[in-house]
Amino acid sequence: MEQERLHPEATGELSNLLYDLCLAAKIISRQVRRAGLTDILGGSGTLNVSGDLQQKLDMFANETVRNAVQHTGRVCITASEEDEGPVVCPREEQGKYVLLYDPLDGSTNIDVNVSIGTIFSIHKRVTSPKGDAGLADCLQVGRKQVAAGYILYGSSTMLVYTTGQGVHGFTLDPTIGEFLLSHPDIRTPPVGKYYSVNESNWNRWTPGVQRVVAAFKNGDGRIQAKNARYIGSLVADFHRNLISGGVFLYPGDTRSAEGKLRLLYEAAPLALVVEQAGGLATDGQRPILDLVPKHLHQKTPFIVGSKADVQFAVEVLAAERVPA
Ligand code: AFP
Repeated sequence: MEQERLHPEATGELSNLLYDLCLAAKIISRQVRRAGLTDILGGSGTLNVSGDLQQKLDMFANETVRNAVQHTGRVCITASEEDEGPVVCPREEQGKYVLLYDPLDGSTNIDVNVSIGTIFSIHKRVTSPKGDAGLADCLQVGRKQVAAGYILYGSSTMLVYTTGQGVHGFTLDPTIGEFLLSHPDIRTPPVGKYYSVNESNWNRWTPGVQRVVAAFKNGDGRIQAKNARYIGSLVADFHRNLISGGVFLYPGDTRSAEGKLRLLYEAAPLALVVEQAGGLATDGQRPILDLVPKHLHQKTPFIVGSKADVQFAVEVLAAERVPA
């Protein structure tokens, strides 16, 4: 609301949309906290479009987010990592915003009580309001996001978001059911102390990626050796590195040239957050925020975190590409 006042033209709809997402986050958070007590743990037995086993909580979170925004008149279309195609809001209720989200990222960690998260990305509608919203509204370049962020269901539940004016973190106080501003204006350290990567993929990486990871691990004159931290839950890995400084990598490999992470639901929103906090995000060559999506579930190599570390990775990978 404070930031809304900086924009006299603002109608308050974006603030209200963020508030809708807070409501969804509280409901999901409650369910995640009770996950070990209820029948909700474990796989549902069905696969999502990317071939991952869908978890029951995934589907619950997917519907909770959609239900929280679909009939408000603020959103025209939603697209989720868990759905095959976009879901258009009822014609008479289509508003001016587009919501892309990963309802429960890191969901294979649910059964073992490890932090998971919801990631969201908000764009303005680009199709004419005279017709139905469509795919063109979802396939927008990351730089055009008007807001992005995540909710981390960790030792506490946190909302971290940006509307392009810095990054702010709010912690859910469960006794009053409200998110309270706990981390105003988050700045990520320029050099990280952690590197986060699934090193079991080492033999599938290009020599360039191996060189980057080896340098983070052992130091190489230009950068100091870092400590390793990898949870396997993107929001949790990202959040730790954002606060403490670090670099997260999910590069392409021989199994998947584009890596594992999705551009629209994971990489682009976290790229906006990290850039607003003073860090960088790249696919190894181009800033993530400049990538033009071609399809909804597109994947991208992802290197994100402290500025000096991401720049270092980009330089090493560029040198690797120069023909001998
Ligand atoms: P799940 O949702 O299947 O647990 O995948 C989580 C994730 O998309 C992301 O949160 C992690 O950073 C990444 O995958 C971990 O992938 P690896 O298991 O290949 O390291």
